Amino acid sequence: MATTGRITTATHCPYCALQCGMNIVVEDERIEVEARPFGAHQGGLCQKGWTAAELLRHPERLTQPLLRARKDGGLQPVTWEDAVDFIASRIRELQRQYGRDAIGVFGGGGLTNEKAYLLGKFARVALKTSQIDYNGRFCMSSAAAASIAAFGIDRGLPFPLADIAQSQCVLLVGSNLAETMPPVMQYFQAQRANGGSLIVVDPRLTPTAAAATLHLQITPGTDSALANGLLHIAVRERLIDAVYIEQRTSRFDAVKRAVARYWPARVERITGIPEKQLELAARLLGMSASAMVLTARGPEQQSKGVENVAAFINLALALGLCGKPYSGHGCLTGQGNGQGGREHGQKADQLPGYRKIENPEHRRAIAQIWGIEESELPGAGKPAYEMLDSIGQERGIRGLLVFGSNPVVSAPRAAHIEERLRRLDLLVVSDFFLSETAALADAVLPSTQWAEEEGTLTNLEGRVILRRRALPPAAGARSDLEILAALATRFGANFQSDARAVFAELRRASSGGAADYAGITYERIKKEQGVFWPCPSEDHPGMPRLFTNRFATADGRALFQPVEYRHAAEEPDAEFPLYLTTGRLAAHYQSGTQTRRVEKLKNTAPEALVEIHPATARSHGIAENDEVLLETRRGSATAKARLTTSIRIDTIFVPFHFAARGRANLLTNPVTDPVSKMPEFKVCAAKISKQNPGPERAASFGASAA
Ligand SMILES: Nc1nc2c(c(=O)[nH]1)N[C@H]1C(S)=C(S)[C@@H](COP(=O)(O)OP(=O)(O)OC[C@H]3O[C@@H](n4cnc5c(=O)[nH]c(N)nc54)[C@H](O)[C@@H]3O)O[C@H]1N2
Ligand SMILES: Nc1nc2c(c(=O)[nH]1)N[C@H]1C(S)=C(S)[C@@H](COP(=O)(O)OP(=O)(O)OC[C@H]3O[C@@H](n4cnc5c(=O)[nH]c(N)nc54)[C@H](O)[C@@H]3O)O[C@H]1N2
Ligand code: SF4
Ligand SMILES: [Mo]
Repeated sequence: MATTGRITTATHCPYCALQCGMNIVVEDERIEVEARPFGAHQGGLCQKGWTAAELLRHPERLTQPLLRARKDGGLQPVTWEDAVDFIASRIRELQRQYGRDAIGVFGGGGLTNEKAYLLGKFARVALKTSQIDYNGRFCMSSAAAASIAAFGIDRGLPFPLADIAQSQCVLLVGSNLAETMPPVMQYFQAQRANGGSLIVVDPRLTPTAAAATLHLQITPGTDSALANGLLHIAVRERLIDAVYIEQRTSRFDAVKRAVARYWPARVERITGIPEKQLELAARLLGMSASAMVLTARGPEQQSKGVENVAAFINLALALGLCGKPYSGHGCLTGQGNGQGGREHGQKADQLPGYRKIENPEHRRAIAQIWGIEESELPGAGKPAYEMLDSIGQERGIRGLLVFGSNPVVSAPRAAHIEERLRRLDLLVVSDFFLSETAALADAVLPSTQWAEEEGTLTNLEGRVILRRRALPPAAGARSDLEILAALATRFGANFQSDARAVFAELRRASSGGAADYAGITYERIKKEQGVFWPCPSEDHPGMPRLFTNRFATADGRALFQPVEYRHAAEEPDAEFPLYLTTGRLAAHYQSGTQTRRVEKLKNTAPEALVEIHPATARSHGIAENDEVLLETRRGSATAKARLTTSIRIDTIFVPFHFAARGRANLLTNPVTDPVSKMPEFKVCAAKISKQNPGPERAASFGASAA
């Protein structure tokens, strides 16, 4: 790399939705990371952010396109020209033979706004397929559906994160921020110092729960019963805000009737949370001058994720919180561009600007921007799991292009999905490493990494930020925008490949939509520490806080959604007696393609583990560090026992970051929420046993004994 002197570029972390400010410092061959204060964020990174730059020049980085000419052959390096030709001709063949919908596109919430926008346009305009969806379906779709139903809009947090510090009480449901977004804890520390209280709902005593005033150690899958129970107490103790309910909401009566049956003793039976704690939580929330209810993947990744979120929104609305200072309801978005990634059209049912693909007016607006007839625009495709599961089925997809996801590790019932992917006539993966999914591909396209390209992302607050290019791309790699533009040409479509030009088009396409970016420019973002959408014009300040006067519904009122608690799709029984829940470790990111390649992170968390309560472990004859066989109705996996009293006796926890036999998703239940199509990653029934050493290990034990 030919750089002279020391060049510092202000940018952001490549990983989660917090999008911490970061400086990349390039000096000769060295690339270093500095924490950079941004917005209200004092500056500070987690271990993943600190080590992110190590991957930029990692030896396993892909630098040449790879093709597998025969299904039983290996991947061979080829030129970009040959790779693009091969992919285009295979797609054409499959579409000719099986129809346009034979090709699917799978995106990711880590992609920039520009990439997410262009990917949606690529599917619909270049490939003319309806089959596009993305990994946000596994992440934020329940939160999105519940928020839209209640508030008419889905912006994860309708207020800046820094408001947490001023809030008198925060109810944090199924979120382990101390490990998933560690720098956020600065706001909770400030909140504590200001006399505020924090209530954490989690089946585990996580580091986040340990920092709380009150920990409600809930039985997995019972969140809606908890929310209804808290509202029941609030009604009984007259903690609800009758004036607010009257002036700003509709349909409270239906919810009031529904929660009447959730008296504390019954809720204690369902959730395992003692009545006294339920009452304390309701009073802390209801008697505080300001309060927030925040949900994350715990309640959302369930086959009733939408109902769970709706039930917590009901609670926040009944207490009169939404739109009030330092108060409200929010969902904590997860991926780097989890928010923007669900606004600009990589979701099956969606068009840019958070428009609906089934709405004729929305279709006309976008068709006009794209220079096509409305009738040429495909309709809604299948949601993520259904699309992947359709492979090899009648009218299922035959070819798949993946940008920014690793479903072999991250999709539920992973062995089944892996088997499906192997059956594809064409699998194309764009990635900078040979992920477990890329390893199955017929064509692998080496893409540039975050610090080598420019683009905007929308963080969990709805703040649009700009990642800047800090160094030249690794030799041989191309940006996803260039890849999409090159492929589009082969289908007679002419796409921009420069991020700024794509953003200019995205601004026009989003104009008038719910997520309106029309007034946002790269220059403004730099000057103003990001701009909050909606921002309809360049002289509009953007909106850090929503709902202060009205909700985004037709009549401006928020809509209560009555919810009845129902069981998880699969509850423990005699054969599979334990709850299995899954989630994250501080050291790894998602499917681990990136963080499993960082030495320091790998050493911190080298392999799959399972958290088990010591009493449960003892009754199964399992000791610390034993190899444990985990089994569910989907299959089996293995992990090292980690004994801890921080987990419920009836529950085990497995992080989903590991590959091969350590995949948590070999176990998970792919049943989805009927509305959001979000899989039930957080609850299923499992059994455990001490893994007997395999023949090889038994032999080596024998040898060492001899
Ligand atoms: N270190 C790290 N940070 C990340 C990520 C990562 O992979 N690694 N990923 C990013 C992304 S994409 C996301 S979506 C976020 C996710 O961030 P979080 O939502 O904080 O992460 P999870 O660990 O999936 O789940 C949170 C908690 O839900 C609890 N839980 C399990 N079952 C239930 C239940 O039935 N009810 C309730 N109330 N809680 C339950 C789990 O014990 C867990 O502690 O993190 C982001 N940040
Ligand atoms: N059991 C269980 N499973 C889960 C979850 C859980 O809690 N439990 N959580 C779910 C959630 S919330 C999420 S978000 C998903 C995430 O799971 P995945 O969708 O698999 O997400 P990542 O691991 O981030 O995959 C991103 C892949 O794309 C590559 N990549 C990153 N950025 C780019 C880019 O800009 N361009 C290209 N071309 N490639 C890029 C990375 O190297 C990596 O291989 O997992 C879901 N799966
Ligand atoms: S908290 Fe998220 S954005 Fe911040 S450094 Fe860690 S991974 Fe990066
Ligand atoms: Mo996520």
